[in-house]
Amino acid sequence: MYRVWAWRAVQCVTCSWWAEEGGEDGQLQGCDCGWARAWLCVKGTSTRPLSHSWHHESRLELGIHEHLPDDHAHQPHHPHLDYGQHDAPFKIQDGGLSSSSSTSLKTLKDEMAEVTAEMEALDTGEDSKSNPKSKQMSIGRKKFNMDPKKGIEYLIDHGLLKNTPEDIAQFLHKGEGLNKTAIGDYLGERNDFNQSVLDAFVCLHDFTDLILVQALRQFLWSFRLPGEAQKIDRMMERFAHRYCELNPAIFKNPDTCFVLSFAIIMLNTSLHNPAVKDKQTIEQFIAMNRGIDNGDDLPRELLESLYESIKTEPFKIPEDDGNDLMHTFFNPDREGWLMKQGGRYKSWKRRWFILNDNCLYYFEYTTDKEPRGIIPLENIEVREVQDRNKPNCFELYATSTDFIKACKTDSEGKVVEGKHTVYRMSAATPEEKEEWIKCIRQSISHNPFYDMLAKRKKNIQKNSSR
Ligand code: 4IP
Repeated sequence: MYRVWAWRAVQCVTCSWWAEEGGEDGQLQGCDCGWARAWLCVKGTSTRPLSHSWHHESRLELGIHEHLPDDHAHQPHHPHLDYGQHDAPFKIQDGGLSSSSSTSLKTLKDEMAEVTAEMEALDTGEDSKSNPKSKQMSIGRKKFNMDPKKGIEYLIDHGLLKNTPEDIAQFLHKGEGLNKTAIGDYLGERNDFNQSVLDAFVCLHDFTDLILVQALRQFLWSFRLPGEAQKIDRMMERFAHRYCELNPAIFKNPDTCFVLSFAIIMLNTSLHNPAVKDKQTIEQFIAMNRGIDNGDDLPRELLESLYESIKTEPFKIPEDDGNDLMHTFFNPDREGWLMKQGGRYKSWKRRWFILNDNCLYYFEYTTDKEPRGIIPLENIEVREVQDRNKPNCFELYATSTDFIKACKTDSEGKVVEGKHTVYRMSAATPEEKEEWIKCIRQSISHNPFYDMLAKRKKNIQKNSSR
């Protein structure tokens, strides 16, 4: 739906006639040349006379809204101009530029990128006529930020970038005027060319003699990690190789570097995310990384220095909204009350369940710090079942063993193995049952982070047994 924009000042671009104050309906009196071929609509509250430069700026900002009299059929059609009715020449859609129905959103976005770039060029005093390259570079950057692939194409087409991974990597590494999310998206693309750019990009980082945290700080500041696990996996793998290449004496294998890098990222979340109540201690951090160097422990001093570095200074993540990893690791996939049946004794207990990180935890109270039980969602399945005594039941069952691998706290507070062949649960409603089944199923079969780290840990084990 179009609405007529309230205008404050308007100018005919043919005769320079201008008028202040419009109205909600945008009615205009005629201009001096009597024809009013084109109107310039100026948004805002200023009533200063329209000087030439203001005219120009405003044109860039708002576009020209043509008012076509009877002979409008003879006017060339410009897709970005709004051909309005005589009595309502200023049609703007939802406060933005209107377009003919054939104009795609994409074209508008491109147009906006160009216009913004032009405006920036004006602001910085760059003369686009005498310096077309700098204008094109600016347009290319804007385009890149909106659509990285298109931006790169534009820069190549205009001779500002060579179509080589090295040249593009340089451009991204320099990063001037580029949005770090867009850089991350481009580097994360799966195709061979983008992967070569990623390789070249990583090679532009010099991590020589940096401790791992410093290297990670540098790397993770140069772009924003995308949210998708496979992309993160690829990028962190390249990082680990580069780090080990430049610092060959520290780890026995790049997978050690990879696993430790993740442990550091998680430590950062644990120590600095206010939502995480139990902060990882140094001993926990050390214990967590036991045996990761081809079966050997890393030097305690190394782990201590990494811990201290993160504790004193959290990672700076580009754009401040870079909380993907925090969400991935610490936001539960699902939580809520369920009734759970005992293992040997089939009594039903109401427990608070949290599904997270491929594990199902249950607590007596929502505020408990320690779970009563933990069920890793490995080699198990979930199915719907009927129970004579409880409604909306489902159960976890093992696919390759008799008992489900799990642990729980016994009545004396000791951690013992669970004794369940199945874990049967009852939800309050059929919908909740469905949701739990769905979420548990997803957690069992698709936790890319789990697979990713498991693969690396397996490599380490393989190497250590050689
Ligand atoms: C208990 O029954 C509870 O149901 C326990 O649940 C359950 O342990 C016990 O299973 C079961 O015997 P009583 O309280 O009537 O003795 P919770 O720990 O949630 O209190 P699980 O393993 O389900 O946690 P077994 O297998 O220990 O008998």
